[in-house]
Amino acid sequence: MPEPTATPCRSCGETDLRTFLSLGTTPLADALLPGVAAFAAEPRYPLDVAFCPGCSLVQILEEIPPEKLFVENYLYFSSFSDELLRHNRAHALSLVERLGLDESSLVVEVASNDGYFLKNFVGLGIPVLGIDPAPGQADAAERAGVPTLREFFGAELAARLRAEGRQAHAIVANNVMAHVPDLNGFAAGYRTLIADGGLVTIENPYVRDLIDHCEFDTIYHEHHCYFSCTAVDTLVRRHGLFLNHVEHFANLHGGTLRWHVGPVEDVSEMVRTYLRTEAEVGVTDYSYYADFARRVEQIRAELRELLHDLKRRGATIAAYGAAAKGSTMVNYVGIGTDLVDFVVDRNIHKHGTYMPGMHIPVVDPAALLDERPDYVLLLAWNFKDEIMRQQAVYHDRGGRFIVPVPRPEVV
Ligand code: DWN
Repeated sequence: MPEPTATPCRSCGETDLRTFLSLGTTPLADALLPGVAAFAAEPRYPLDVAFCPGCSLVQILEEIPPEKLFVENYLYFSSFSDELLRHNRAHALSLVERLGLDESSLVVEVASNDGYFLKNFVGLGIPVLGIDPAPGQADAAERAGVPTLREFFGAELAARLRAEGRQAHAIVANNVMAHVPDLNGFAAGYRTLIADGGLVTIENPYVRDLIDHCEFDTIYHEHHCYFSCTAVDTLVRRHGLFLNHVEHFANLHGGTLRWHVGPVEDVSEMVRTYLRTEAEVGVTDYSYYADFARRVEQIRAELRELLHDLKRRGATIAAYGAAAKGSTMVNYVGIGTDLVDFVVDRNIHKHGTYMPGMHIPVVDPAALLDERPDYVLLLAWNFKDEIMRQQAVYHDRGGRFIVPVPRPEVV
């Protein structure tokens, strides 16, 4: 059992956090570099992951100022995945139905990005408010008709909105609660802003999927926390909210849970089952995480050997997805331009940049048919089906994909 750390738990304040994985010192995963001149000054930070025995929250120990992560040169736009757009349109329509949303309602999204989600309500005449500090994304959202506050959400902003007489009938927080250092301020903000009878839905990757499928590359500095139902239940109850329902999306981002939270206690059997199962399988005990590092090192060894073997045999290799998870993958495994010639990505804002740390150039997906590499390492493996459908011509012409997790395989 490792020594306890001095860092207090972001949820319960426990100081006996137990580290179970160290990914070394890594660059910021979404900080794609604009050019070669930026390589030398690229900062790197420790990336260590720990378990809290007090509330079972898994979290990294380092804390990077959110402005560095999500404002300066933040290039992630949600609308470059058709699958993600479909998933969120379905969610929007289900909220309209379930909550009876209309022109007298208000839907607030925290980390509203480019309006990918809230635009579904705009089309229905339902008032919305986006909250996102990233300027490029907020500009795009406003072009889509989504009014956006260019701020970070938290207890202070929630109190200000409430004082202005604004209460939300629905608050949606997709892939953001894992990103905030002040977790309690965030949860308190939900409580302040949500109307009586309102619903908060929170989506984040599920820590069980991360551990069970060895999705270590979803660990990076943007993701301060990795949630279980146990950890979310403890967090929200501290702020007068209740975890009433949960949905699992096994194929979204490697396995995502959508937690349904509200100011009135109405806990479903599904939540009780999740809480019971997490205790049974050990999500609430350090031992469940103890062998994760060994499994991660095994993937690193297998993937390195596969790539070097292919290069020794004269193969050419590219990669798909200049994703944040891709940065963790290439930096932890040691995949540079000695192995991978370029990374393709549909996000036009990423073209002409270089991957953090390993400085692999990012180009348009058309390069796959122009250059016809023998293999393509799927750094955005979480969108494998969508990408392979999209790149069917490359595959039909003999191109092969390498899927790195849960175990490296060629498809
Ligand atoms: O939490 C986060 C997740 C949800 O999104 C953020 N902190 C940052 C980001 O993480 P990521 O970059 O690992 O997410 P994605 O969405 O898995 O990245 C996929 C990358 O692949 C994007 O750059 C877009 C690109 N892509 C593509 O080129 N062609 C995606 C699809 C679906 C495609 O068809």
